[in-house]
Amino acid sequence: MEGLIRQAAVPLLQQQARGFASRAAGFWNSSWFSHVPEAPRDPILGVTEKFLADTNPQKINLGVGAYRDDSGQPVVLKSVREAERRVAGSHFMEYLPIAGHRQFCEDSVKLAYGEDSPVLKNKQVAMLQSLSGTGSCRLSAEFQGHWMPGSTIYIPTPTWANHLNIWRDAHVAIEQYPYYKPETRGLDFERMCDFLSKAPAGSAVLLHACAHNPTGVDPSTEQWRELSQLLKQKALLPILDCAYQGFASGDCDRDAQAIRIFAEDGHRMMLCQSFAKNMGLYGQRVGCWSIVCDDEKEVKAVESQMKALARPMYSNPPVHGALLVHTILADPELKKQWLGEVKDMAERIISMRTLLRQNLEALGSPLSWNHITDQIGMFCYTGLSPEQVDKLTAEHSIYLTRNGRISMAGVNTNNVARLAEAIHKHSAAPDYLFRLDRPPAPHRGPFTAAAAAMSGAQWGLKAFCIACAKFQEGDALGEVLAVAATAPYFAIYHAAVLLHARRELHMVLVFMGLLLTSALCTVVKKVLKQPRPAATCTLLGNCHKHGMPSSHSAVMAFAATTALLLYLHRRRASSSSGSSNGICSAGIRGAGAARTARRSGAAAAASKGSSGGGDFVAAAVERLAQALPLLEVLLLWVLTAAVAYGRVHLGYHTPAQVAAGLALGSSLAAAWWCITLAVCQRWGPVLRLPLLRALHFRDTLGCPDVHAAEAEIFVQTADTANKRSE
Ligand code: PLA
Repeated sequence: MEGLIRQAAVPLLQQQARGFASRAAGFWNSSWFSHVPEAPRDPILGVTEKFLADTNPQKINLGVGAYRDDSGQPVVLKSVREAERRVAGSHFMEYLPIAGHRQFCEDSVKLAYGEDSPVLKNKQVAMLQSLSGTGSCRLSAEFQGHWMPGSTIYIPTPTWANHLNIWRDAHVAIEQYPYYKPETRGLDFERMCDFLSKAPAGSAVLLHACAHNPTGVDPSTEQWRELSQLLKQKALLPILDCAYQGFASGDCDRDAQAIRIFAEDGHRMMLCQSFAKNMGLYGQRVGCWSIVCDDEKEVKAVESQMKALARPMYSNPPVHGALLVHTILADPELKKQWLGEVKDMAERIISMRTLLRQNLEALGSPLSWNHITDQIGMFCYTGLSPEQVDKLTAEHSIYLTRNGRISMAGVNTNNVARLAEAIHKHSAAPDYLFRLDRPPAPHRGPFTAAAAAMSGAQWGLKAFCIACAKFQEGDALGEVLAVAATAPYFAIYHAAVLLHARRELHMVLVFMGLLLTSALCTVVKKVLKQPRPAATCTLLGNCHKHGMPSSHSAVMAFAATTALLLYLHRRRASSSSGSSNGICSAGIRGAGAARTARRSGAAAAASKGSSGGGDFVAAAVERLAQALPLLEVLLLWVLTAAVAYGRVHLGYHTPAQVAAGLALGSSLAAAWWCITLAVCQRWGPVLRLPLLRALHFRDTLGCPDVHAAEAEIFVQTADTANKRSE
């Protein structure tokens, strides 16, 4: 136990102490950054860093997904060389527009959605040149964060490790759905659909358009169709990451089938394209980000917001790579040559899969290696554990990611035998397994800069705020109504304060009634499961919540109805003096006497002709004091109306949900009032309970004017004391 505490607590305390010390030291101008901890290496690009530092001439890099030829060398495609030759004379070194090279974007989306795609013909696609696939994903995540606030991204397990970082850094809530089944080494389609069918409407689902990284397992055409229908039914937005078009089957059109199925099915969707792999333009950072919208008008607005996201990040994209891609895609001959080269690359990878499997089988491995050839695309998800990967690296200088993924593009006829031997040697050990990437564990603890800098930490930040009603910028009425939306919380708070300060028996019941109303609304919402208004729920981030009835309206209706019933009850009590208890009638008498005295004083003053105006003011004040209880009730009803109207105006509820809330709150208040009267009047002895006595609880329901009665008692007590001292 002690060891555990030491292990867990000491580093944290040390880190905190270092942070504090360095912040303090910063004041005296020592180092500003001594508290910044070193981030762990990137799980993929970090492998290349380690590979480069290795001096073994036999080393093999199977980490990053970058294509190599059979001699292990990087490849510049012939079509790209030709495009470079054509572009070389260009004097264009100007800034591109924020959305990049328009023709490049148009060529790019044609490659994905298809030349004759209806969404392109109908001008439904907003597009922007992005910083390769990563840049597209990042912009998608930012767009989701900005324009689908509160929505969640569903990411497959496992996935490209950077997906998790990207959506985490865009502060979008992440859920991971099952994708891969280690036992079958195939797609876990049933669990995936089951999981996604429970995702709240308005969420986004990330899908690898083809050649899933790292598993190399894609849905079949039929499964893509089913998925598309499922997402449509459940109102989920597909975000397709297409980083390997052409690498799955060798055919760019076939690899675009998922994109085209979703577009045909009428989805609104996002697409992230990369030309890093299929054109070998890794360092040029050429990609295209597109969003399928309703119509041209929507495209205009969406495209303007896409640019608004890109501009403060990097202003505009680089020109060279876009020119190369455009040159190739716009020239039918060059495009044909390029498509042939993509096919060649895919086929070389497929032949390496066969060779690796054959080598392993020839070594007499008792394990099944079918998955090496069953999987498609650039990667093979071997099933090696992180410990086995470490051994491959330490003993054989073979570099791969710790999830057991190997980049098949790095395998060639010269290194395949050595690779097979090493895998065979270490996979024989019992810890051969399929490990799934886990999402980074949410960071718990204080929100320090040092902790925030920790790579892989996920901030599970949630806000606690009262009402938090959102309104459209510039909508002054909306702003007022958003403020009014805090009223139900204050009504409950107010009742609690009154209960504490005044110790009146009926307030116990009123307070309980308010809580009961709120709880009842929660239960009814759960039972009826009626969704929030579809038009606004994505923007408000409450698509996953139910809306029937509106609890804001119910609580306000309860408070206002109770206030009205209390007012009417007290009025009746004042007209039938018999019902009030001794102190209260003393109060009435006292208050009445004081009023008569005030009036006669004013009359006397008026007869002297000194202050006719004073009499008028006194009468007005008197009338106001009498009307105050009724004004309070009216104010509460006005507030209730504002809250109820606000729920609809701000898009939180439908009119029916608000009406149901008002009906539920006021009828509950009426029923509850009968219980309150019964408890206070019939079960008066309840006040003799030791706890209520000790806390000085009292019953003032019969008092027409409690404040007047109390004030009078104090005046009388003071008078008696004065007389005694005289
Ligand atoms: N999406 C997926 C699924 C990817 O695998 C990659 C790259 C990208 C997007 C981003 O590609 P980009 O270079 O166009 O930005 N994955 C690589 C490289 C090839 C990397 O990790 O950055 C990989 O080795 O997994």
